[in-house]
Amino acid sequence: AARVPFIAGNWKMNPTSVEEAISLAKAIADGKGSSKAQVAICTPHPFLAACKPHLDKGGIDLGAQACYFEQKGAYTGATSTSMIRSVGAKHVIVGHSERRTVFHQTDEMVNQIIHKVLADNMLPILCVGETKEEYESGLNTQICAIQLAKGLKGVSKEDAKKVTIAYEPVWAIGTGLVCDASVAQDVHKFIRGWLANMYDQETADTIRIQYGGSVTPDSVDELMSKPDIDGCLVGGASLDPAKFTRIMNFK
Ligand code: G2H
Repeated sequence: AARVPFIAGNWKMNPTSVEEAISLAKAIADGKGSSKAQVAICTPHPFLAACKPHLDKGGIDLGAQACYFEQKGAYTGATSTSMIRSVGAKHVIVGHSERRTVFHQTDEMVNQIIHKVLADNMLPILCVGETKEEYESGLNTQICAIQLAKGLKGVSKEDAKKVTIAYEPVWAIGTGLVCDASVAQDVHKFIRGWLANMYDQETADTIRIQYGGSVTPDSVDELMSKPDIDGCLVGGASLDPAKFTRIMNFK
């Protein structure tokens, strides 16, 4: 299948000022070079607008890390899809494990956000993945299947094609313990099979599946060589322009 590789950086709650965010965005834009991947950087909400022109220069898309499912109103502290779209964001990460754990986001909320993002013509990156205990109990694919079923509930085939799935085993996030590439490939293959079953093979072959969890320049090439790994969602290494440049320009 001719899926364009998709590398996304997730800065999480970094860096600490708009000046730092701009200089990081500039350095990353300079590093894109002749990367064959679509690249997006998901900044904290206050930095979206300021980073946009600098990322644009490198042909890099802007993304947000989260949003709420309501359009507007009395939701103190929340950010809508219209708001982030109006400052140039195209992608939104939905259901990252840190949102699920630290901010108590349920599968039902994840599903509502997915619907809202799609309705507002933005592109969701839906994160799924098992915890360490679930991994050790051999439940990795089962957990992914449950999170996919709940997260994509009611999403049409046409809309599903606009979704990127990010497989992020929770035990690999920010731990330096990257998932073995062949284990990740097995889970990605399972996810594609699940999508084919839920929708159809053509839809499953269109949807991109990223791997996320401690991706570095040392692990990216082997991960990207796997047939069902279409990209990476990169946290820590997206804060280091040299590392992220190498990741965007994977071999
Ligand atoms: C997983 C990933 C980015 P890191 O959360 O979404 O972060 O690469 O730091 O493990």
